[in-house]
Amino acid sequence: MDFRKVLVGLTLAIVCEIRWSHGCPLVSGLPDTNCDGKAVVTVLGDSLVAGIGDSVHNNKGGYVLRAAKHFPNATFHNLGEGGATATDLIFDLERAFSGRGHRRLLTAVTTADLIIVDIGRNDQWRFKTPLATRRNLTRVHDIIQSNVKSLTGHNTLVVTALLMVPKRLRQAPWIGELNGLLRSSNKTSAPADLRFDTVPKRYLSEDRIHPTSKGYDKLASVFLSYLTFKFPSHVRDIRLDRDHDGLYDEFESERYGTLSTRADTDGDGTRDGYDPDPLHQP
Ligand SMILES: [Ca+2]
Ligand SMILES: [Ca+2]
Ligand SMILES: [Ca+2]
Repeated sequence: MDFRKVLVGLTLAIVCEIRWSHGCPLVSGLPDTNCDGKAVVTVLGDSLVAGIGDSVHNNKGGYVLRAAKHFPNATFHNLGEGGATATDLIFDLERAFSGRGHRRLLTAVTTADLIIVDIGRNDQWRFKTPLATRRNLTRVHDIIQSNVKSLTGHNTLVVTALLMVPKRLRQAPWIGELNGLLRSSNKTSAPADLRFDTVPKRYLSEDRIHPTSKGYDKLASVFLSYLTFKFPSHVRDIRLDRDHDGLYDEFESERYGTLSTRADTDGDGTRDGYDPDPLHQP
């Protein structure tokens, strides 16, 4: 057996899989999950999303701003709100989807290619149990999924973040328990694998809950890694391109009139996703 040929073949197979696995061209290096030619990432959460404690950005940057700088042609919506709980987010989402205000929230979730939910730590002060908060986070996921599906016709990708653990006496074990529940509920259709809980407590400020600027650097590093590796991987799970022609299955017949089971629908030698007129031969 010629191992060099086997190695070249395997490498080509891997490269082709990466090249053809996305149904729409990447935008600014990020998957365009809804195929609208834009990359939009929306982060919903509380003061750690807003960037409280981030002295170098006047408490308004945090990990979202830091990550966004790496994707200049993408849009990042930071919808972090100090003190917000999972219950508050449910309330805001229900109002937004029923047309009772929160227009920015509505736009941010209906246009997003990826939605991150990083919230729950404030629930401890409202005497919620970790299990009740985990249920509310599941509800957040379901409300977004069902409403975006009914408004756009397509499933979206909603990821629940595991929370950075504070140093506070009662809150730390409470969040540890919540993170454990979130980890055990992680699944393909509802990922809970964005691991902000891996950032060490030494990066917390004196208030023992908000990160320092260096702490936000660390959170941004976790987020960047997620955007680069896990996000594309999850998109491959929810957006099949079975004929590897560069168009997602669910957009083929509906949006382009092409077949999701034939890479070159008009038989002119050019794959549908790269054919300027995929239904007619030149
Ligand atoms: Ca998009
Ligand atoms: Ca396809
Ligand atoms: Ca063709």
